Amino acid sequence: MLRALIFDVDGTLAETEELHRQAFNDTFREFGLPWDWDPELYRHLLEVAGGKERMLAHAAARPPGEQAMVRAMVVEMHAWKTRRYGQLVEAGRLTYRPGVVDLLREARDAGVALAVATTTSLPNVRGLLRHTPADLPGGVVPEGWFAVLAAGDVVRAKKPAPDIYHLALAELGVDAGDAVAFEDSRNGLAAALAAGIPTLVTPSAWVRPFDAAGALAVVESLHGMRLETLRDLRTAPA
Ligand code: XBP
Ligand code: MG
Repeated sequence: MLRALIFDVDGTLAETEELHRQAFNDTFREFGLPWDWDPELYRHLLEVAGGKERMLAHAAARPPGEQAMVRAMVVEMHAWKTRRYGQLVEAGRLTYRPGVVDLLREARDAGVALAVATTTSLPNVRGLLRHTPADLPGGVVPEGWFAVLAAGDVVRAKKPAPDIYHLALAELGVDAGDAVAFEDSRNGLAAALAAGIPTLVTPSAWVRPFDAAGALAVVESLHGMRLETLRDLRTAPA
C-alpha cells in the first residue's frame, strides 16, 4: 500500500544549486579565501553531498594554508553560507520543479503522508517552503503538509548512506516498501535504494549523467505524475 512520499529537496523539489553556488562563493569572499566555484567545477563538486563535506573535499586539493584554514573554520563558514543562502531564497529566486506542487496536493488530499529527506540544512528547507511561490490558496506549500522534515546533520552519515531515509521512515512509522522516494542524483538514489525504498528519479539540470539502475523509472520531471502512476510503477514487474 502506498502510504508515504519522501522527497529530496535540492534538485528535486526545486533547482536550488545555483543559489547554493552563489552562497558558497559569497562565503569564500567573506572569509578571504581565493576560491570561486564556477558552474563547471560546481557540477563536479556536487558529487560530494553536504556543504561542509564539499568545502573540505575541495580544500584537500589546495595548498596546506588553505586546508588548515578551512578545517578550522568549516563550521563557521557553513553557518555563514546557510544564512546567505537563506537571504537568496527569501528574495524569491526559486520555483518548484514542474509537477511537484500538483503531486504534493494530490497526496495531501488522498491522505498519503509527505516527508522530506535531504542533506541540506533544516533552515534551508523551511526557507524554501516559506518563500517559494506555489499555486495553492496560501500562495506557498504549507510546512504543516509534511509529517517529517529529515534534514542535514541529524544523522551520522550523509547520502549516499541511507541514514536520512531510515530516519524519515522511522519518524513516519512507514515501511520502506510502502513509500516512494523522489531523487535527482546518484547519491540520492543510492541512499534511498539502500534504505529499501522504491525510488523515482528526476535528474536535475546540475547532475552529470548517471546510471539509475534500480530506480522505479527515470522521468524528465514530475509534470503529470499521479499517485495512480506511482502505484502502477511499484507493482510493475522489474
Ligand atoms: C544536497 C546537497 C547540496 C547542498 C548542500 O544533496 O548536498 O546540494 O549544496 O547544502 P541532496 P548544505 O539533494 O542529495 O540531499 O550546504 O546545507 O549542506
Ligand atoms: Mg538532490
